[in-house]
Amino acid sequence: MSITRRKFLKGTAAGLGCLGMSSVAGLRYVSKAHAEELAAQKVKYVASSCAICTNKCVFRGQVVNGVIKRLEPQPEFAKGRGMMCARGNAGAWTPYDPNRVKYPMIRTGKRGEGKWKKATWDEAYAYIAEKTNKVVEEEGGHRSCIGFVSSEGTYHEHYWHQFREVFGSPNTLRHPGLCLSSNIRGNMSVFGTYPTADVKNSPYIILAGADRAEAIFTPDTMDMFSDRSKKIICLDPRFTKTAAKATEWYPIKPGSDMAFALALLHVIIGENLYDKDFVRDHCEGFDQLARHVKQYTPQWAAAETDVPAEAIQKIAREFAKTPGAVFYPGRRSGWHGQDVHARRAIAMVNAVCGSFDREGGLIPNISIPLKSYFYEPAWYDLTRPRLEADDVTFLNPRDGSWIPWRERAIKGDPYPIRGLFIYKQNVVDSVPDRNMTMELFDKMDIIVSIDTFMSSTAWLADVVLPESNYLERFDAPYGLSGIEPFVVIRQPLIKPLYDTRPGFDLIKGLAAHFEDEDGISLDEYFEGDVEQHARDFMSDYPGGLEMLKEKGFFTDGRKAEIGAYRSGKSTINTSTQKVELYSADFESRGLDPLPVYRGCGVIPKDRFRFVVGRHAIHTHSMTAAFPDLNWHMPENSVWINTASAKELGIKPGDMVLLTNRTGGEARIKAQVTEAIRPDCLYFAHGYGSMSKDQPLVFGKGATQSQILESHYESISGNAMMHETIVEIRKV
Ligand SMILES: Nc1nc2c(c(=O)[nH]1)N[C@H]1C(S)=C(S)[C@@H](COP(=O)(O)OP(=O)(O)OC[C@H]3O[C@@H](n4cnc5c(=O)[nH]c(N)nc54)[C@H](O)[C@@H]3O)O[C@H]1N2
Ligand SMILES: Nc1nc2c(c(=O)[nH]1)N[C@H]1C(S)=C(S)[C@@H](COP(=O)(O)OP(=O)(O)OC[C@H]3O[C@@H](n4cnc5c(=O)[nH]c(N)nc54)[C@H](O)[C@@H]3O)O[C@H]1N2
Ligand code: SF4
Ligand SMILES: [Mo]
Repeated sequence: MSITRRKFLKGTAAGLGCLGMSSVAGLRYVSKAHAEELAAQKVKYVASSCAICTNKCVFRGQVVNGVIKRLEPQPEFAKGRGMMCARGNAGAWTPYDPNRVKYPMIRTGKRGEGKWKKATWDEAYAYIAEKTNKVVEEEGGHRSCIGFVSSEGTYHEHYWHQFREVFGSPNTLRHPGLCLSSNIRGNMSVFGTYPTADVKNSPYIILAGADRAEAIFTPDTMDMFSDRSKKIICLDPRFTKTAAKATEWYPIKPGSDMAFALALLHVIIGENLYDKDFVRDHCEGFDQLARHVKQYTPQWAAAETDVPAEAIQKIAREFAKTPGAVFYPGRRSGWHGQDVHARRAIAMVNAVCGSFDREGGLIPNISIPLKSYFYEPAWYDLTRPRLEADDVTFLNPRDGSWIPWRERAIKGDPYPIRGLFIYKQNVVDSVPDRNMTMELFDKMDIIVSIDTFMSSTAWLADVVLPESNYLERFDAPYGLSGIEPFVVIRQPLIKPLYDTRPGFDLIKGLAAHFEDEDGISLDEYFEGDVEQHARDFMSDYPGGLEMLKEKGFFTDGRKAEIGAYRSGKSTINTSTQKVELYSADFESRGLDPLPVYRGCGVIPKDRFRFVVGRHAIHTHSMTAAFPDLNWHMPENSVWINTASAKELGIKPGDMVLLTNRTGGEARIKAQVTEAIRPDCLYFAHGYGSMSKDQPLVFGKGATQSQILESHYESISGNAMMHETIVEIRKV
């Protein structure tokens, strides 16, 4: 029966997709004389893509006598605008970091004690399988008791999902639920898509908390600041690098951006400045919106936001009258409680001014479609729905929602979670409320972390499986959608230095130690190898794989066609096929059909709102321990406004204690500055690691997850990173 089932499925499912691979690109970009000199030194250049943040910039890696020397930006890769940032450059050194995870490790002491046994791959896999199978057996065969966690970036994540699916657990958590899922949901509800701002061609950009000078997005960061004629309006409670470069900066009261956007709509509609043709032809629900925003005057918004009413009026008029002006949709890890509606209000400012599908405005992304990666599903009789399915209106079943999921997992409601398999995510530092994550970990019978470094999460795992470094791996072609889409690839610059495995091999090896309900070994579901997948993925583009290997990227020259939606050539992907200012879909689900502002909460006098934000030289929790970057900032410190610090008797460099409302604490030094509102506190991410194998950041400063409280937005399920209220005192 089992075999028949699989055969049956095999007959119906499509084949695998993709990938390709590589080796070394030619010496195409150097002079002949230099090339000869380099040849004598056994120099080679390998085209590949960066893995130090989400942007995937393409580079040519210079390898001299088998050692990586530098990663040079690939000048032809338009998305990167010829740039490699400090983090990307620092990546060249990562394979040689003495603190890498060099071989599989099994914990021997208590969790977090740091006692490990070096293991062979088979020992590590067998250990995981034995523990996991025991737990599954105790749960009556239910595989849903294992949670699968992952983040994007390696181009192997789809194999991880394949493993989870054939393993048979619905419990998956991905990074969008800690990042942009509320932003996606808000924009989807209005435009049917999450569009990209045409920054390059926009003369006027409103940025609400999108710190593009530090939170780097390619090409937006370069396009925004390379042309000084652009007018940039920056709303941020901190005087960020973006604020410094902006034309105007308003230290907005955190959580009130929606009030600002609604007041812009009030002025734009009230003063008849909106784009009547676009509204008539392409928008649904304008009359309801117009009635709705009458209440949101600039005077009202000024009291809510601390942005002066005259400034709101002025910005509204300038915005509506400047062709190509855009209210940047941003990214920003979940904002505040009303995040989806705030994003909707911002989207609507663009919509009523016709800043959609026009030069400078919001442009729906396009992609270069690759052949999909299909695999046969396994078949399970014993199934259960994922834990938090009924908590969140628009739960993305693949991404999940960390905060309610963790709460239920801790309670075992409605069934126990007993194991966590974690791929490329540092959940101990990346999920708000580390105490709760510790509570979850304490309940686990088995925790597996697949990482390249001994992150806080790996440090607290039972088994650590080391993935090969991105400069040692071949990673299948990966599509980057955008106004100008690309496909990128990774190719090894050097052979793996230690006993590590690339994602596919690592995951397939793990799968070989498990069986499905029918007794079929799970590795049988993984067909081919990454090189074959590469070829499959690119099979629609003759010469495409060759271009990837030579240049590190592929494009067939396509760009989003501006005006395609206005002309009717493309259809807006909402139920009315219009830009939806009024959402009947939201209404039918019991949600506000229009963005109704419900306040942003009052910060008690002696308390502060804690806000997060990027640092240009760090990526999340993962780079603060890179020596080349750490020397710029060996320790983080909490920003506190000069006046607030004076009131509390806090001086620069004083050790302070932050406490939140749920028992979270962080000890950290104070940085007294004018660059933050008096009612907010901030410190950079990535320090205060729990891992002694990250000596540069172990016990240095604090990590944000210690102090962030558990909050989530219930329409999208996104974690809210700016809803934490803290006290601060000198210790
Ligand atoms: N260097 C670097 N670049 C990165 C990353 C990285 O780790 N390092 N990560 C990438 C990723 S995954 C993401 S999601 C993006 C995030 O990029 P952004 O969306 O730009 O996010 P942040 O830097 O977190 O910016 C949050 C900003 O919002 C401000 N803020 C806080 N509360 C409010 C508020 O209520 N209103 C307003 N208007 N502002 C507020 C904060 O002070 C902070 O400056 O960055 C990407 N780029
Ligand atoms: N406190 C706090 N939490 C946040 C945020 C915040 O600003 N503050 N921002 C949120 C946002 S927007 C995002 S996108 C998420 C990001 O959160 P995460 O996805 O957890 O990202 P990182 O913190 O960069 O951790 C990535 C982990 O992957 C490991 N790694 C790096 N390269 C590889 C590889 O090739 N293979 C494997 N297997 N592992 C690798 C790193 O060593 C590190 O442990 O965090 C969210 N959580
Ligand atoms: S922005 Fe920097 S870290 Fe991110 S991919 Fe590009 S070079 Fe790498
Ligand atoms: Mo993110």
